[in-house]
Amino acid sequence: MKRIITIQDISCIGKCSLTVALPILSAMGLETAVLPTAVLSTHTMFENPVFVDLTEQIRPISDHWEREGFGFEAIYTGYLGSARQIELVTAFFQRFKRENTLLFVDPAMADHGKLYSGFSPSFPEEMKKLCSKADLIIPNLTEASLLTGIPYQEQQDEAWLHKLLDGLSALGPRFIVLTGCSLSPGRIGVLSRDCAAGRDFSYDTEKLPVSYHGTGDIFASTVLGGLENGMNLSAALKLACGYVKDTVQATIRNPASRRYGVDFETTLPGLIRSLEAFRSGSING
Ligand code: PXL
Repeated sequence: MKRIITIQDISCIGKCSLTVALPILSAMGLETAVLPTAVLSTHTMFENPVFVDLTEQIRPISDHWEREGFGFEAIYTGYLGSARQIELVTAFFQRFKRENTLLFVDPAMADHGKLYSGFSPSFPEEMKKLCSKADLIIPNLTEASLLTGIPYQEQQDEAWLHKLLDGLSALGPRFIVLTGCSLSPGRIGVLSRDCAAGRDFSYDTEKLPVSYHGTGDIFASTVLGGLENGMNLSAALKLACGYVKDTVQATIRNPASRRYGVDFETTLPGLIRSLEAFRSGSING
């Protein structure tokens, strides 16, 4: 079985980061090792969460794993809380990257035009350094704007999205996946670039009239799960768009407040059926 390591915080309540990456990747048939960077009582959209920093545990944990000779097919990073954590994760990449290890970086730090609370304005500069080491980066539009210095705009257009893609390519990753792209009314999806092949790809689905927290982490985890199951990037992106759309639809049907995340558990069986269809050859990629 393939083993992935995911490095991000664990927010005890408020479905995001490790509490979605772990179940989704496990359900997709991948052993998912975790390196929690912090424990928070909730994610930071709630007020005053309890925060236990685990930064200084990253190196001793890595030392132990190196002594045991553990290896990983992919290293997946999400929300990281400080420049120091980025430095330690960069060292982790150097230590554990083998020829075929995929370095998958979700520069989770901002949304809706703003940095998440708790980050200093200099944080995106640090995140740029991590992105430059990655094989694949998966920012949303706010993160892409912070990483490139191209001003954020609410109103999207093709020229702006391509400028973002060009700016992100300059950081040096092999693949870029830009999420939250909406070029026609009522649609939302992704724009991706394979920088080595010089190929762009776009895909969208129906845009539902709601916005929920945590969908970016669900999307990134599903893309990685698809890739590690042998899908090419386009197929993995279609799979993730479909899963997030079905999940948002299922969440709308639930009348309870969803500030703490979407009902991704209810739609996991559908994700697994799509993966099985791919494995049996009825979905290409
Ligand atoms: O979903 C990204 C995320 C992860 N972890 C924590 C967060 C957020 C977004 O707000 O606060 C702690």
